[in-house]
Amino acid sequence: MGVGFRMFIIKFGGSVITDKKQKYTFERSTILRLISEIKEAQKRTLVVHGAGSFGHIMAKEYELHKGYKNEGQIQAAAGVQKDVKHLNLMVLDSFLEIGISAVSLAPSSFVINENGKIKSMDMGSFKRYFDMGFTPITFGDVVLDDAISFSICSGDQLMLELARTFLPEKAIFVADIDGIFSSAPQSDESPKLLPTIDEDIFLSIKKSDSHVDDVTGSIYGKLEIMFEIASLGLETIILNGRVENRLKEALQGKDIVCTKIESRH
Ligand code: IP8
Repeated sequence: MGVGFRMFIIKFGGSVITDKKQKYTFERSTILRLISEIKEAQKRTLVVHGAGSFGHIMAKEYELHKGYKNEGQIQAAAGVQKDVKHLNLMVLDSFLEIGISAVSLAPSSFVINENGKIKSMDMGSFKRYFDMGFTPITFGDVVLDDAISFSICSGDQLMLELARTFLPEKAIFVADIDGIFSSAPQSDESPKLLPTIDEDIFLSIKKSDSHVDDVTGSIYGKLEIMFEIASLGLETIILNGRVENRLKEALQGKDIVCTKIESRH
């Protein structure tokens, strides 16, 4: 692999770096703080970010996750690709401003999907840039799809592929909540944060909630991917990026408020 030591892979969820309900709202101060925490922790990372309001709103409107159905989608797909690149450029700028030499790798040029799942992904550039000391950054995108012409490549799927290749010390999902709750925080008066979640607990929560939020699935779809990462024997956590120092302390190996994903496989 060429990577001499283990690094961390981090996903900044779209709900942390944008306001998901309002188009094109970049949470600049939050991302700058999170990047400063990476810098202070002095750890090497590979970073993925979600699309938030730069991708999901239009992707949902034009059903881009379902692949090619009509010509009107072509302009929408081009528009979403442009919008997520725009978001990525702002994330990249933030890294450079904090003093981390990030390079951006757009999935539209190195990922091929099949029925909305990654079929192939060229890891060569990630390895080479990382080995030279850069911090590669990638993001949820619209990509070519061998079965349905084009589809969405989610940041979570990118995390899984990166985890398989780089076997990081930890896979960290930075969200806007403390972790996974015993029931959805909005619908329960006293939801409890689960310090750990295994497949059994996951299935019981999933059964009692049918909420689906965006084109890449509900939190449950994301959790399934997290379980896949955990099943590689990798520490996988979801933490609240809106709370100062949680990310830094997770990188430093401290005990923090979060949910740890535990797979028995
Ligand atoms: O925000 C979705 O990626 P995610 C990408 O990581 C698009 O689920 C283009 C909606």
